[in-house]
Amino acid sequence: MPTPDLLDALLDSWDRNNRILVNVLRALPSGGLEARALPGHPTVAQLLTHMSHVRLVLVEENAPEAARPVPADEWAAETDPAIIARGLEDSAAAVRGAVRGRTAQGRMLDDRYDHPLLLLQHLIWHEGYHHGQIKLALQAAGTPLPDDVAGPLTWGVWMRRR
Ligand code: NI
Repeated sequence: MPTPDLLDALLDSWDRNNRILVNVLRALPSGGLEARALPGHPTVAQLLTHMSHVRLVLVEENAPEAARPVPADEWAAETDPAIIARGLEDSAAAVRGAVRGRTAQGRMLDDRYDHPLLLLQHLIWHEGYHHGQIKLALQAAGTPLPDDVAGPLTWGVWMRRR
């Protein structure tokens, strides 16, 4: 049965969103981190580090009690997938803590958004946008993630029942 606790369900959706990104990172073909959709566009590595960075900045500005250190470089061309994965996990936990804390306390965020949950919704939208760019970059580089590989790691995480 669906849980009546909407906060838990929303935080679960956030966890799934992050799991998808880490899944894609782990499934990248050789050289995938350096792929870009067009000359001058960010690489896959930079898109992933950017997403972590944006999360951490928004938490710092909006719920400093949940903040974690923000890396100096927003678009780091990190070459170690383990470091990128750790950044995603760490920043996802920061967002989770910020949104859970403020929602449970019935407190607005400090800087933006009409409700703490909008931080989650905004980030899921932002990250779906960049996820599409990652898929496009891999295609442009001639190393696409085939649908039969990507599907269960991405759409399936939303739709599959436990
Ligand atoms: Ni962005």
